[in-house]
Parts: sequence; C-alpha cells; structure tokens
Amino acid sequence: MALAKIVYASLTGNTEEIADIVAEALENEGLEVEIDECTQVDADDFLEADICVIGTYTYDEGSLPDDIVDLYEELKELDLSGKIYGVVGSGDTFYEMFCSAVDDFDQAFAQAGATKGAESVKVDLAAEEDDIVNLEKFAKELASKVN
Ligand code: FMN
Repeated sequence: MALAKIVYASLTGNTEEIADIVAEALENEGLEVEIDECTQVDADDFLEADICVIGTYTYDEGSLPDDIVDLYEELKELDLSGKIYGVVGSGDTFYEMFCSAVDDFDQAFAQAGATKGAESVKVDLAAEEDDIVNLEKFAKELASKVN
C-alpha cells in the first residue's frame, strides 16, 4: 500500500484541520496515511513516503512559520525524485502575501526533485464547504498518481 505523509504547522488550528481533511480524503482513496506536526519530524522522514504533503500557514509579511523553517531548509537539500508532492495551507486574504508559505514549499519540493501531483490549495482562514471540496479533489489527484 502506498504511503502518504502529511506534515503541518498550525498555530490556531486552521491548518491542522486542513491537514486532517486531506488525511481523511487520502485514506478514502485507499492510501496509508501518516500525519505529524512539523516539530515532531525531520524532513528526511519524507524519504519513506510515496506522497509528500506539507500544510502550512503564513506569518508576518509572508514569512514561514518559525516552527517549520528548519524543515524547509532540510527539505531543499533532499533528493525526493520519484516522490509525488502537494502543498496546502491557510492564510488570510487581508495580507498582501496571501499564503506565500505554500508557494515557498512548492518551490522547495521542486528543488528537491519531487513531482507535483496536484495544484496547491490555499484556504482563507478556516476551511469552508468549497475549500473542503477543493481539498478532497487535491487528495484524489495525488492518489491517482500512485494508485
Ligand atoms: N496570512 C497570510 O496569508 N499572509 C501573511 O503574511 C500573514 N501574516 C500574518 C501575521 C500575523 C501576525 C498573524 C497573526 C497572521 C498572519 N496571517 C497571514 C494569517 C494566518 O496565516 C492565518 O490566520 C492562518 O489561518 C493561521 O493558520 P493556523 O490556524 O493553522 O495557525
């Protein structure tokens, strides 16, 4: 069974909820899913996975959350060729750099040689009904690349 690994950073719970939605949707596609908060893992844990997913919020003026910076730096140095990746996250459209941390991780995975399996999903604050639809579509697309 293919393994999907989801790693997330979340301060107030929005991204954690988004990660949970993706996890459930991937399980429904028949994948084995591991989900971890970003301070509990190292980037090279992704080496065991077939599908690698990051969920991240964005902080001040488009910054990465402090908690996930180390993982971001490590990720860029890995060789993740042959892996499928996807990135999701929460931000706030009030800010000019809406969900820019999602784009930063998209680039980091590409730099590590992984293959993008689905377009990133950016959620304004907490996931609502249409976001859930997009997140489930995201998971289906990722799963279709390994099933
Ligand atoms: N969201 C953005 O999209 N871009 C930003 O630059 C940004 N800066 C923020 C700065 C501060 C001080 C705070 C409190 C929030 C900021 N946000 C920004 C919004 C958060 O990303 C948003 O509240 C998100 O839902 C938090 O996710 P979490 O509940 O998983 O922690």
